[in-house]
Amino acid sequence: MTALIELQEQISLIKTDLAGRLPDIKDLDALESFRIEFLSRKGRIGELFAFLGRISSEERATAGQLLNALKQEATAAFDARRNDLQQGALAEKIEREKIDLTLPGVCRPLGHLHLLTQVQQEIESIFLRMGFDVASGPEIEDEFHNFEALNIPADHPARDDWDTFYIDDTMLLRPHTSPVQIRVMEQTEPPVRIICPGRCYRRDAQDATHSPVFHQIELLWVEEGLSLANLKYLLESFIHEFFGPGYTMRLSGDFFPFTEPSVQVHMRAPGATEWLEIMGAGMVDPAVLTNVGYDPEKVTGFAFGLGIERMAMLRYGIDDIRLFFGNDLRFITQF
Ligand code: FA5
Repeated sequence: MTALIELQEQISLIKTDLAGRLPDIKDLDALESFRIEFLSRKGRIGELFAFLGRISSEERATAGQLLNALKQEATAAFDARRNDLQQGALAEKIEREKIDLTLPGVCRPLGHLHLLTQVQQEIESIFLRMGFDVASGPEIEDEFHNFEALNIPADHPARDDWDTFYIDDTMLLRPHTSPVQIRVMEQTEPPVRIICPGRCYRRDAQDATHSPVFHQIELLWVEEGLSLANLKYLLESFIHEFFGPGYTMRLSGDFFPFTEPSVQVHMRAPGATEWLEIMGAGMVDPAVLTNVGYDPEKVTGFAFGLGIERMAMLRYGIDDIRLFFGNDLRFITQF
């Protein structure tokens, strides 16, 4: 057998092998190994070029043509298969990721501000319009700002009034927002006109009107010439604006170590017989003004601390404070 005939047989074997195995190749990695087996320099087709050395010079041109044709044919077959595999993978991906635009969308309900936040913001906006600034202070407070500076010395029985959560010997969770009064006055010269909304903590037993965590808004106004009459007028304007007509306010005498005189403010909803205490208030005690370096002979002031939960309860007819913290959507979504 001449070398040319042998070469033709080899070529035909390779073609059969290629045609038989190529359709079974299912992924691009396998195809690449297969291509290397046939088409790399040392691959099965590459090796056939060695025949050229053994073939007579008359037949060498024919042999060369046959080999080049085989190489082209094989390359074209690999390219075609690669193309098929890539198209197939793409089609499969498209099929897998197909979105049915006719399906109804997934509806994510939008939340809204909690009723307590709404009420707090509304009260803030009323006082901002009256010319007050909003101040804030720490929820973890020291005894000095929470008690001493507010005229409540260590052995004062009033400290029992605030059954307080202590963090350690000197730090505590503030039971009221009044320490913010001190923090603001320490840093500001009169006149001072601020409100301070914030969270408070007390060891109060939980019931329909008490929660161990609740919210207050503190108000403080210090200036020359303020009297209890100004406080009463401010309260009436605020109550009227917040509740609208029909609500009744009642002031009664009370005691706070940091105000003198002190009052308790109760409110009654239209048609109701029960009064609900909403805030404590009073004229800032001269001792407190002196503690922060103010001259009580020159300036006077008044302050109050109101419970935000109680305001919301009165306005919306909510009879249990625990509803605010239960996170029951049937309650929350009503507001
Ligand atoms: C005080 O906390 C004083 N710091 C208020 C004050 C400020 C007086 C400035 C004078 C000058 P009292 O303990 O009364 O006072 O609380 C004020 C309001 O906070 C109450 O009227 C009530 O509305 C609310 N409150 C108090 N404790 C609770 C509680 N456990 N749960 C819900 N609300 C409460």
